[in-house]
Amino acid sequence: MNPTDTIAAVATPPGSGGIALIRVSGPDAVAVVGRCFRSRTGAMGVLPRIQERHATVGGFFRGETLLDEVVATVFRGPRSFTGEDTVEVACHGGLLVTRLVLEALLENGVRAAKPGEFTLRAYLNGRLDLAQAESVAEVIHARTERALACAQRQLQGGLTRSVATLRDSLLEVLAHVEAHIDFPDEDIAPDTAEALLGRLKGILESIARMVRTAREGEVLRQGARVAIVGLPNVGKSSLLNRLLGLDRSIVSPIPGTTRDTVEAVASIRGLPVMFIDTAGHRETHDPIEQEGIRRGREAAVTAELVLLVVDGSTSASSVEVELGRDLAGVPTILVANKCDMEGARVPSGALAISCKTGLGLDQLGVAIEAALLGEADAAGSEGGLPIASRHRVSLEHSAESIGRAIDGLGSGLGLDLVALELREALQAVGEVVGEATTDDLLDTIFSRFCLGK
Ligand SMILES: Nc1nc2c(ncn2[C@@H]2O[C@H](COP(=O)(O)OP(=O)(O)O)[C@@H](O)[C@H]2O)c(=O)[nH]1
Ligand SMILES: [Mg+2]
Repeated sequence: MNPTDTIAAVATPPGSGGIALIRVSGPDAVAVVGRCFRSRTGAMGVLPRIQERHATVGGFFRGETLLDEVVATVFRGPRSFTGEDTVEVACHGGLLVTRLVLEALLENGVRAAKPGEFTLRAYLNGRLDLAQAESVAEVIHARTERALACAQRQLQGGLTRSVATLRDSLLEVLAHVEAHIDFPDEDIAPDTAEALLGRLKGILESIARMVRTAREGEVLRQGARVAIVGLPNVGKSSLLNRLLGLDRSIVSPIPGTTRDTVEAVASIRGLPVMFIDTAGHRETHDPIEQEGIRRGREAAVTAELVLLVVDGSTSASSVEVELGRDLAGVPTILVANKCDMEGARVPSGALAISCKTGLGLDQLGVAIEAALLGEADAAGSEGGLPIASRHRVSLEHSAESIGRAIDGLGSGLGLDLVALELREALQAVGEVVGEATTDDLLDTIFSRFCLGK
């Protein structure tokens, strides 16, 4: 499925800006842009001769009409992002001028690229493996520095190297096993079998370590939804604002101020968390507030975590106990706010905070991180590489096959069956970096990309 046509897309987001970038990639990239590009002195046909990777100023023409003064840069394949000849044209960032430049290119025989098609080509041409290609979108969509660091490590080949190590170990064991299949008269010596078993168990441990980072990888990539619920006036909106570090939600001493759900993303110890501030739970005849309370409840029961806020300066009421019961099943952190106040009492099991003074907010962050990640290893905070759920699925398949191979070796089952399981394990590990893929999988991965990437 090696691409043979030439594609183009605007790589910068639509709208007005200082500059827009149009990318063209494929065998005809230089020829097609070359037909539209003239040097500052008006000379035509200069593009194929400009030095690659050097920005060159010139005019971009549609027929005899000058559309814009642009900067063109030529990257010759295979030393380009896609591995193909690529030209980047930087024009002024107006909606109209950008569209006209792209149209002129399309008239000259290039095709409009699909989302992610440049990165797909980079993958198909062997410039990136699949895990690296996926991380390109993750760099773009990262919402916290911890998520960005994780995406960059994957782009730099962190996962590629871990997978290569697993594959090498598996291949070595497989080679041993296959050698014995070829010489059926010789049984595997007990100590050799023991050594092979040890190797396989070591590989299983490495896989298990990687799998344990998947939950963190998921939260870093997808984010988590955390609802803030409680009675009116306990300080839910104040807490949202504190967590965000800005005045997002209206705070007032009047109960029933928040009537709609208010959502915003904050970084909690580097995890992108979507907090949902909700209307305080109470009996009311106001139909708008009733709807707000209904939405708040819905947000709470569908959230991954609930912060149940109570007023630490008053004793917890029966309504709050009921609220907690209603949320049974959703992991909940009980938070006692207003602990700056004289005589504040913290209910047992609650975390004492004050949105006024900032007391306890760091501990709350730690508690939120722990609740979201559970037993998962926090690899991202230690320079490790939290994997994505697609990688987890493949690695788990691989571990299952290795488990069967171990059973087979231990029970002296046919070595050809053991070899079969090991080959399956290898294939599953290879899926992480895209050694075997289907068109459907590639479609799913690359359709999530932006246009022009
Ligand atoms: N003393 C004190 N007052 C607070 C604290 N947090 C919120 N408040 C006050 O409590 C009132 C209700 O706060 P708000 O955030 O609107 O509560 P909500 O109805 O639960 O969203 C406001 O007057 C806040 O200034 C706190 O930690 N200490
Ligand atoms: Mg409120």
